[in-house]
Amino acid sequence: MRFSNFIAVASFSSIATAHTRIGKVWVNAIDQGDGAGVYIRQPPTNNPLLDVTSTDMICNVNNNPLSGYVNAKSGDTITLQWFKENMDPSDIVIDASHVGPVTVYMADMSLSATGQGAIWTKVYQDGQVGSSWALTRLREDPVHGKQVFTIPPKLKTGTYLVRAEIIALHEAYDVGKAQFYPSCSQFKITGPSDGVALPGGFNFAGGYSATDPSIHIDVYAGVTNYKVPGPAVWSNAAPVIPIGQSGGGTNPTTFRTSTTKSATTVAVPTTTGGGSGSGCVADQFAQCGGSGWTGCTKCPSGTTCQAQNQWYSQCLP
Ligand SMILES: [Cu+2]
Repeated sequence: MRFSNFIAVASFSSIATAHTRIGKVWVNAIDQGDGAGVYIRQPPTNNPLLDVTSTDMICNVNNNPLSGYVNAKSGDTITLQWFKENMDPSDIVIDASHVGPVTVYMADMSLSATGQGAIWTKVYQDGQVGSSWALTRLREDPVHGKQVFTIPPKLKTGTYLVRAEIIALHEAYDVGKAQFYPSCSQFKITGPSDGVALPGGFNFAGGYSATDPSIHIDVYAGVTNYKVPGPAVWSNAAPVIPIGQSGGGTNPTTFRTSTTKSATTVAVPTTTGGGSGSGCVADQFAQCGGSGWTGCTKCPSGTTCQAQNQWYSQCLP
């Protein structure tokens, strides 16, 4: 049984470019525009890292400080767009063979602008809910690559690196074959006057071990309640909401995005989240209706709510 799985997987491993990276950010559902080379230290390709001892693990292979920042406040809801080829609704985000955890770490840039040292704090993690992998839920509709987390509500004012990471475990039955997809974005965060610093403590240069049972793992053996590698989530982080579940003041309805920059696509944020959103305005390309839909049903000016099928209507120009 395991042997046949192994063959099937091995034959797919030649899909060389079915990988992923992050291209843009929303703050409280407001589009911050394309971030590559602006506020995201985006690697030149969507290829994974394999060597956990490499300093590239810190912020991937293009870890160079940028002049741009995402401006946000402590407690804001942040959405990160993962994509495979381009940020188009037809993009597959990542190949469906890829399963594993999804995390967010943060580091204070005043300690190291390139994230060197034991300065990283985990603020979000999602491994599995039962047997459902975080990465599968991130890839599938309606999430479609939009990773949501909350800036720790008590975090002090400062400049920060936000390091989101996917670990794809589909070939991790061999040591050294887990695929790491770290992505660093630069944030300027305004916090409360009594804000607290990140505790730090984790160093991505050598922090992971290739033989960690969460990194060297056979995911075809029926894994449930997977333990995400790395440190525990910070006690001052916002409560973790698993990918695909609503609540917590997030706006998970903005799962489609435009390929064009059109910086004027300023959405009206829905600050209270799903459930009572019939009067609110959805983001451009976001869901605005469909069978069972309880989120926002109005569309921003210049777009109309157009039914794509029984279950899904979308704000389209
Ligand atoms: Cu891949």
